[in-house]
Amino acid sequence: MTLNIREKLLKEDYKEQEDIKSIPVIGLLDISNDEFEFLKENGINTIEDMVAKWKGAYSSLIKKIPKDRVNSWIAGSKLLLVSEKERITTGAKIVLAGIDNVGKTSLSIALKHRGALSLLFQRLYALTPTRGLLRSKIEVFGMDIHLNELGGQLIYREDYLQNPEQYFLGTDILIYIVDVQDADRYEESIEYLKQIVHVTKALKINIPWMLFFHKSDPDFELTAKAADVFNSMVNYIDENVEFFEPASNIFRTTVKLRSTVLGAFSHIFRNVVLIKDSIYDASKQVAEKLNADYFGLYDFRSNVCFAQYSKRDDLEELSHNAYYEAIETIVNMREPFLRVRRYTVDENLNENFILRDVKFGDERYIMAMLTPDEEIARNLDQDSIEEVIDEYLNDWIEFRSYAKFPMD
Ligand SMILES: Nc1nc2c(ncn2[C@@H]2O[C@H](COP(=O)(O)OP(=O)(O)OP(=O)(O)O)[C@@H](O)[C@H]2O)c(=O)[nH]1
Ligand SMILES: [Mg+2]
Repeated sequence: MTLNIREKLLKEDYKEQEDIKSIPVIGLLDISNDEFEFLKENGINTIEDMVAKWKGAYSSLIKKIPKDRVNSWIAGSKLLLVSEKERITTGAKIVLAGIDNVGKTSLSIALKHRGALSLLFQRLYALTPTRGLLRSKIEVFGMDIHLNELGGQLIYREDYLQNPEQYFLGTDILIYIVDVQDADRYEESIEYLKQIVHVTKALKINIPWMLFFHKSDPDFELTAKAADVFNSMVNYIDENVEFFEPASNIFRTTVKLRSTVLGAFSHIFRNVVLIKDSIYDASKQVAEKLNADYFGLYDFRSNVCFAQYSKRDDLEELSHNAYYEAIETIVNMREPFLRVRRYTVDENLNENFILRDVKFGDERYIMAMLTPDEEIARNLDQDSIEEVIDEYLNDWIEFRSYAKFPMD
């Protein structure tokens, strides 16, 4: 759901104005003449002023105007400026497809599970086939991500292919999942993939595809034959789907190494979700401030890591693993972990892993970081973490209230 921010936030007369920065704030949909006069008295004339000068004027503004409204104006103005450079979305529909038993339901359970690993495997072991469409919603950074899982048994597949508009219209991303261990069904998997390509093409649905080679367990060895089959699958998608980059849209996943699941979904969500470049830059600044080689902010409920900076690629997987391992040992997640936790990740690696829950507004997040700096690791307290995140990231977290601003 890409948004036309101008359409959503501006009064009719201002929608066409070239330079967003210089639009007077009265151009915002719900600002009245009196309010505009009051804003001007406080030094705020244009959209740009709203973004640059609101801090100085805030205490005076909220004496006369409800805080919620002022916040939404600031947020709306920021969004307008950002929309010059970035694509803005308020949510996404993600479809998970693949033949039965490839592990679609398992993936979404493994992503969200907290608590002991043995419990996760018990849950997965007891799974029964999904009957038709299964919807679930996760909220990431204030954005609703709708996961639509298409139960893969043959009887249901027929329905999706015969009535594709019911299942595929409005989709932002399609994740196609293959079971790498089931060689007997590779052909069937390819056939179904081709059918989905056909029906989505016929509907002119041009969406990014992601390919999961699932059940790539640590002990699984790819045969030469399997490698050939997978190559032809990749080539087929590459040739027939416009938005598919083999280099960045293929993931090897397994529930046995949950960092692969977390890594894949977080990567995908960060790419569909609001203002990703700005969030990356802000994460980088937080990392630098904390002298961290890795910084990640995880959504408390979905575990998705939506703000992340990693100095080296290998630190990302390491941190996702450490994150899962750590939250498994925290029994009661309803209570905040009232202290900074330190873990040893790898004896040979000169890094301290630190986990800490943080709260912004009503939402809870979990911060993870890696730092080689003993000093920092020993002395870092929760206040200083919150301060830094507050300074760089909170503006973006606050977009949640924005994102809800007049947009339905
Ligand atoms: N070895 C291994 N088994 C897995 C993995 N992921 C899931 N499984 C198993 O695969 C089986 C099928 O998983 P489901 O998640 O129910 O498959 P599904 O794709 O949802 O199947 P339908 O709902 O019928 O479309 C279960 O027994 C899981 O335990 C994995 O990464 N490795
Ligand atoms: Mg299922």
